[in-house]
Amino acid sequence: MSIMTKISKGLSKTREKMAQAFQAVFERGPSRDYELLEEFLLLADVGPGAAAAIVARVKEKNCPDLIPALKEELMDILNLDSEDKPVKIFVGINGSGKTTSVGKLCHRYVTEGKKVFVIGTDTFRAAADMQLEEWCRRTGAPCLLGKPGSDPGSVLFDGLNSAAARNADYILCDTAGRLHSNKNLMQELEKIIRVSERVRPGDAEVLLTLDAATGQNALQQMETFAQAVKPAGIILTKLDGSAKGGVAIALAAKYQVPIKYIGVGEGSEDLLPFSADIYVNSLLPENE
Ligand SMILES: Nc1nc2c(ncn2[C@@H]2O[C@H](COP(=O)(O)OP(=O)(O)OP(=O)(O)O)[C@@H](O)[C@H]2O)c(=O)[nH]1
Ligand SMILES: [Mg+2]
Repeated sequence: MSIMTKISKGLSKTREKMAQAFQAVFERGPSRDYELLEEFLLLADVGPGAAAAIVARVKEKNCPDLIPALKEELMDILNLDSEDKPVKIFVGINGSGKTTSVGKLCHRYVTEGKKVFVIGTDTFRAAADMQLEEWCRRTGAPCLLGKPGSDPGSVLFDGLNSAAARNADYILCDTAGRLHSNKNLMQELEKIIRVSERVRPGDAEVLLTLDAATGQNALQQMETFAQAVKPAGIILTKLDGSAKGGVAIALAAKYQVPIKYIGVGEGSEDLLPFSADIYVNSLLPENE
């Protein structure tokens, strides 16, 4: 299956919702109802700020064809520069898809012939080890998993050194799930990032995993994680089960943080590099 088909399939629920919206807008004929368009962007979880701004700009353009104008707007918002760093630290609230995304990305890199090293710093949850270990076993990637109850910062320190000794191209670090409202756990995360900066200055990027199904709550999570650890990228998971894929637009518009990967299923091949072009064309119809 091509990437385009996979993304399109993963976005089918969001697209259905959008399609209903557009049908309603276009049924009105030539007298375009921009207010209605805004309302429907809101329904697709694009968020109030972004929806209003998008509609204002589309209106300003006053193009005969609404769809290309709208696509251009969405593309402008979603097309953000993104850097690729060797150390990737996955953070996010409980169950957002961190461990699974580490496993899938590990699979992707290994398939591309890259040397990967995995570090498990979730020393909090008993089953965390087993889950990550299973992904590493499947992909054949070496890993260092922290013992239950041990200090995540020390595990990262040891892991980064082991990875360097093995000349790893990519080091994927899983962290324990934490609620953005839990101050102590957010401080623990800040410490993890400090350790990584000390061992590999400038080499790490924080990737925030967000479950697409949480819709607008993803913005709240982004807000709090951004205060503590400044994510360089977003991994938007579980798009396959959600009609709230429009939240990608809300996130990019508000924080200008690139979406790097999207999760469209639970299998090892179900993490896809984000492409603004494919995303927008999967969401919107070709023409009116
Ligand atoms: N359908 C679907 N399920 C996913 C996706 N990503 C993750 N999941 C599932 O979501 C559940 C939670 O994923 P985990 O990777 O364990 O989440 P986590 O963030 O590591 O969770 P904690 O370590 O408990 O904080 C698992 O059942 C995954 O299989 C996705 O893109 N699509
Ligand atoms: Mg986990």
